[in-house]
Amino acid sequence: MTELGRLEDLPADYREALARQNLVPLWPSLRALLPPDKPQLRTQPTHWSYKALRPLLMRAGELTPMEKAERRVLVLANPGHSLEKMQASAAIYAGMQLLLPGEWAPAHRHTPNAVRMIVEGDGAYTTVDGERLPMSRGDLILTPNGLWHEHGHEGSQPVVWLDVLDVPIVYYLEASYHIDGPRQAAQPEQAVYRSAGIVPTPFFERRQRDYPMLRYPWAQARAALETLAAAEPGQEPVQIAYVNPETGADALAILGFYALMLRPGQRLELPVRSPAAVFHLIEGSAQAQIGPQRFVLREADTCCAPGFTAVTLANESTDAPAFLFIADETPLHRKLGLYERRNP
Ligand code: 1HN
Repeated sequence: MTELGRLEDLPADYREALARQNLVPLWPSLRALLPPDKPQLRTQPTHWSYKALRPLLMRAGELTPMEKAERRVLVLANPGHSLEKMQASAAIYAGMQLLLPGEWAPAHRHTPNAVRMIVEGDGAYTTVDGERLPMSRGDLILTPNGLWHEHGHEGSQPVVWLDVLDVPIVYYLEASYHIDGPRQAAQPEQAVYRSAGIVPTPFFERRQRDYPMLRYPWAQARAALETLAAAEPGQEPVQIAYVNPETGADALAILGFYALMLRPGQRLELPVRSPAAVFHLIEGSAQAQIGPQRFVLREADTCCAPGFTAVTLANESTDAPAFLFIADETPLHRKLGLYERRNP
């Protein structure tokens, strides 16, 4: 590969003349822009311990009332992107949100898509597009872009959930904004998409909604994983994707969401792929080897893996399964024609 000319090789008066005209020579930056063979990764393998962050989140509950926070969140920031950018990866934002009994997070809608993975506590609910969705541990709740959403809590203990949004990419595109709204008139949840392969079909046309299913209960996802594992007793990976039940497409357009079961004692080498991913342990205990870094995942721990990086997950237990929630950038990479899978 030829060595290209450097900026310092150019006379100062020429560089100044370029800058005055808002011009930049490409060749000194070409190799950084297009590195050989694989991208320069800013995203670092990073681990966030729930045990370590939980007291800090509870302290935020004491320090900052809801009126001063609107959403009380500690963001899982990847140091490779500098913390104030609040990115887990190039396209993924992740944060732990706390709602205390009686609190209310007011209605708004925005251009980024969001999901919530409930971590602990009972009695909270989120109202999305007028549907009141109860929040229980392990449930996945969608807040697709443009839909009104607000959170309430009628229980007696703190409720915590993991928010995952595509806000970094939407912000980068200069398309990120929100609109505040009045409290929604809420209807009970419409749990009509809970049987695989069966969709409601009122005469004479099926109702067309972009996001027919907004809550994916953990009990059902977990049961599906157990059924899959039983049907394939070897060491085949056991994973489900959260999809739109009408179309089979990814539940949201930009990030993909999955649940993975590690059988007792299972060690799983994931294929090396271009999208970055976030792993969150719902149940059990596991190890994650991400490039050179090894993390131990306890319940409610979260870690992040850059793309183009080898990831191996291992269940620490030899008698109980481990369950992980995964969010990744696959739908975005596929739509942009950037998706790659490489042999190790
Ligand atoms: C948001 O709207 C929520 O509605 C949580 O709970 C986290 C992070 C960035 C931008 C919007 C919520 C968010 C967010």
